[in-house]
Amino acid sequence: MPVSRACASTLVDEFARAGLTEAVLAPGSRSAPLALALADDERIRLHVHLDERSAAFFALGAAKASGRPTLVLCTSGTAAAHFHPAVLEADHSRVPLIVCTADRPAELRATGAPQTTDQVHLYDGAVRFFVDLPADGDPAARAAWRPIAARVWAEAAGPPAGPVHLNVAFREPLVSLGPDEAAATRIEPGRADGRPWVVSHRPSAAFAPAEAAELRERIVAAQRGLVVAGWGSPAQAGEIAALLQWPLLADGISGLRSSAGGGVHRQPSGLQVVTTYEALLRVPEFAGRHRPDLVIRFGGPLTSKTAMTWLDASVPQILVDPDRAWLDPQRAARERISALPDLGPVLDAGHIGAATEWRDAWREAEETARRTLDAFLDGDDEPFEGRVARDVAAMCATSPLEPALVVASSMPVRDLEAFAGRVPKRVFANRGVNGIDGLVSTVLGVAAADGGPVVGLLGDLAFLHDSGGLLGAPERGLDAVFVVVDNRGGGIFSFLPQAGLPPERFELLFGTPPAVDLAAVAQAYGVSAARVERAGGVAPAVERALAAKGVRVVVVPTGDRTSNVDRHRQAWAAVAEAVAKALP
Ligand SMILES: Cc1ncc(C[n+]2csc(CCOP(=O)(O)OP(=O)(O)O)c2C)c(N)n1
Ligand SMILES: [Mg+2]
Repeated sequence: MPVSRACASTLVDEFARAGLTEAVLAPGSRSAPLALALADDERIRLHVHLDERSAAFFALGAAKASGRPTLVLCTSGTAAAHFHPAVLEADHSRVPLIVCTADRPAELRATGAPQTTDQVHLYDGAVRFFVDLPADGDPAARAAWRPIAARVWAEAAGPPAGPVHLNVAFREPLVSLGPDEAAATRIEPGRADGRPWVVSHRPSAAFAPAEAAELRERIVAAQRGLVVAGWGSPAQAGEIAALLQWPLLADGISGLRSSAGGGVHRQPSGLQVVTTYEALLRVPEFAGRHRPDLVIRFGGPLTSKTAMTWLDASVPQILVDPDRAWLDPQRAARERISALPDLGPVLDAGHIGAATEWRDAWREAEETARRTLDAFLDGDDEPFEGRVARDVAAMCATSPLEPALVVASSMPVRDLEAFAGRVPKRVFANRGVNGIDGLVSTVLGVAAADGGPVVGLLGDLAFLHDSGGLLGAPERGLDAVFVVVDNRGGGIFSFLPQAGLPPERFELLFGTPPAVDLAAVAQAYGVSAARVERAGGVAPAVERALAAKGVRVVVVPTGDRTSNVDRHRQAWAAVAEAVAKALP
């Protein structure tokens, strides 16, 4: 019996016991034992992708959406290197991935054997844990299979969650056919009660009472407190803002903007979500007069450079991250805490009072800016990228189909932050390393794990970068609508100093307009695509595409990139004018 298959089936059984439901395979020969074991396990859905880069991003999306480890498997050689971008993203954004690469056994390494390279520690420091596992039949080796699988699962699940690399060396025969096959799958027995070999409990971080009291004191003393929530914020950030009655600056991808209503963002709970800080903080008068005296920050930094520059090291800031990450590119934090603060007693301490004026100032500013931005966006039916982001997000937030939203780096994530009022609760972005790669696959992976529909908001280059992710998409039984903002190239670069270069150089090196018809690209993969020319038509087109089910593309040509910059500036100017009038 091939020991390879026994090893593979044992590992897969152990992962399934731990809770694995989604696995992604990029086919090859060396990985065959694991591929067969995954395919045979009814507890696991197996998604097959040709391209390892897409496969890994699909797994990343599935793991993001489910919050549970997802396994991605490939064969040996260059295949394993294609996983690397998604491994980096999973590391930085703390996504649980079991990255499984098949390898040659020791005697074939460094010999010029085909499809063989050094895969040991291939992803270096990007993974939480690495195992080089020879699929040997020795009894001591076999006894390690389940504990190793349990360890791999636990290290991926965290905290902090992240990628784990399991390199398994399989010796031939890799596949046995015929009557032999049943005998081949005699796996190492697991725990009799069906539980995982090792159940790993999450540690619970807690404050020492003295530290907690000190922290509360500082919070109570603050007159102008703010809560700031970036990507990866825990839901409790909203509860804490509501409890303290501090304004909450919520990035579009924080998952906390969902509590914002249309127009007035004051919730009955007292939660006051600020969605317009990008525009507001561009007004020097406003930014100067509204400096906080204490900020509690959750998750990653805000996408907005304006806001993060404003929150410089002179503003006292407390960084809260239960995963013990240290996400502070401005190096502005004065305190860092690794547990969610229990602020219940703050109210008993007779807090708030003096903060009313502060709260009201932010509420009024938010109302003014929101009204102004909305009027600006609604005043023009030319598709403007800010409006596309606002309308797509609002449609997702209000649709009875409750789609999740995945937003690409570059301008989509920025436009969502700057212009969107309502955003669905389930919003995802690859902001660990900000790549524009793997986005099509990330969207499909989210759809696979969620089961429900997903809307992706992508730039044209991000869409093209991973257009190969559409291979086989119509047959996957997923519902996903890609809204592609087509400004024919990298729109973001027109906001940067290189925009001042002579146009030819700029276009050659930065703008890079792709000479391709995006709808035709989609259609080549059997994915139907529609073009929407009017701003008011975008949300209805996406809604129709969602209702029609399956995988669909909606291309929105947004005109030239320079006018896009102008439209952004006009929006900021409109808010500046309105705020100037409203400031006392
Ligand atoms: C993998 C990767 N390669 C390159 C970049 C650099 N980059 C940032 S934005 C951008 C252009 C993106 O264009 P598009 O997706 O059309 O979005 P737009 O800027 O037009 O909104 C590029 C190439 C990156 N972030 N990630
Ligand atoms: Mg573009």
